[in-house]
Amino acid sequence: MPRKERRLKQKKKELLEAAKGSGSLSSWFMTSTTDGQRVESNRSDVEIETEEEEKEGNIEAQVTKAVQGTASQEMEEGEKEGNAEAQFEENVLEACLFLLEKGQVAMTEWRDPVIVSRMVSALVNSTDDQGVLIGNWSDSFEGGTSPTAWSGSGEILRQYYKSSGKSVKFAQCWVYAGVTTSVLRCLGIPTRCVTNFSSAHDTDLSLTTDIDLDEKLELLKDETNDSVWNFHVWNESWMTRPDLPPGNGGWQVVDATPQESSQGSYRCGPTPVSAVRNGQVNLKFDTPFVFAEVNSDRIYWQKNSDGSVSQVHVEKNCIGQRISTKAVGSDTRVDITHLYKNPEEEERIAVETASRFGSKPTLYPPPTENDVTIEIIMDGAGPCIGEDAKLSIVLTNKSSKQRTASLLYEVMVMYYTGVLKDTVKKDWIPIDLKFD
Ligand SMILES: [Ca+2]
Ligand SMILES: [Ca+2]
Repeated sequence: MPRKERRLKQKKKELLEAAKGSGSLSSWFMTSTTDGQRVESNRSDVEIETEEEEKEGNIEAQVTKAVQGTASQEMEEGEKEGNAEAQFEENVLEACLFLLEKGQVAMTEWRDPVIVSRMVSALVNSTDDQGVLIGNWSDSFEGGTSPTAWSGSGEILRQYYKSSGKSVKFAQCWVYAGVTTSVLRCLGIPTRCVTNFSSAHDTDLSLTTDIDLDEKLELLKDETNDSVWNFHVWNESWMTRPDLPPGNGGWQVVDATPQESSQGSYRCGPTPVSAVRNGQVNLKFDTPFVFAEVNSDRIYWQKNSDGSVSQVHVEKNCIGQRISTKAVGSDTRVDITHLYKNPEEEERIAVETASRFGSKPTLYPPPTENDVTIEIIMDGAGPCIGEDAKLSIVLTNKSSKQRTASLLYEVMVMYYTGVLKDTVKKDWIPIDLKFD
């Protein structure tokens, strides 16, 4: 047996024995994660102690839960029982070690949660590398299991391991996130599932969610590549970031759903949540992408026939709502939006800081005055299957003059991934708006 293989076998044996003794490999990465607290030296002991418990809880927890639905709907309606936590189940540790080997990460780097979590975010999806799960966002799940039907990560990891690495069918974001939670917890890295409502997908690194309209304000479907998902589920893992300036240790976004490739393969993170909050999108990894998911402005662009482009409308607060995780020790939803976004004024500074690193750096401040506001109000909890949806569009003139406006509206059917299907109703109404 070659020397490398012998060393690998020995290491696996040690790890499996360690796991049998402690129930998990939580001590494996503990040295590096505990150091993470020291980096954040400006915080109180109480805060550190609470986080210490939270971190421990996010290794040992038996159950994980991903919240789904829409930002405006009651959580109980949209919630889905997540994967029963699998890190202690039979063959799951073996499957995780199999993944580490498959990722071809040098054994000396197995102690580095930055490298391991980045590798796991690539290997949990099948794209590029025949990783654990094949994504399927269609209506047909023939030949596999529907993403909504799984009840645990253990079943998925065992199937993958026992077939020597045949990708398992099928996943969407919450399945990828559930399996990532199990794998990283099993390897001793504190990890939790996080749901972001109205989650943007910025395809051109502009750090804005862009909607392209023609001269008549009709949607240019072929040119509008950015989209907004009703919800998206990713992970956060706790670790130090000795590779970054102080203050960026702690929770890091790790996302295994294949959306955009990063340095040549479909993976995302670890991205410091603190860097996202401050708009420091120059800090690695994939901070511009995560920033746009939670904090991009939605900008409507009008493309004129002479080639000029102008901003017609900007929505500053629609992307990134009710960012949620499950409490340690109970099923309560914990709102962690404040970890991703500063209070209003500082948040604007973060958005403008981030945009300077984007592909449209001269975007701010927006050129036009905005004294007519538009608000869309849904009746009750929003649309329900089989019932009429009622909504009002309220225009308010905040200027001191009468304004003439054209209201163009279009109601469309949309998948939760932001993909548009059909137009339900569309109209263009001229309106005179008096001032108060
Ligand atoms: Ca992959
Ligand atoms: Ca964009």
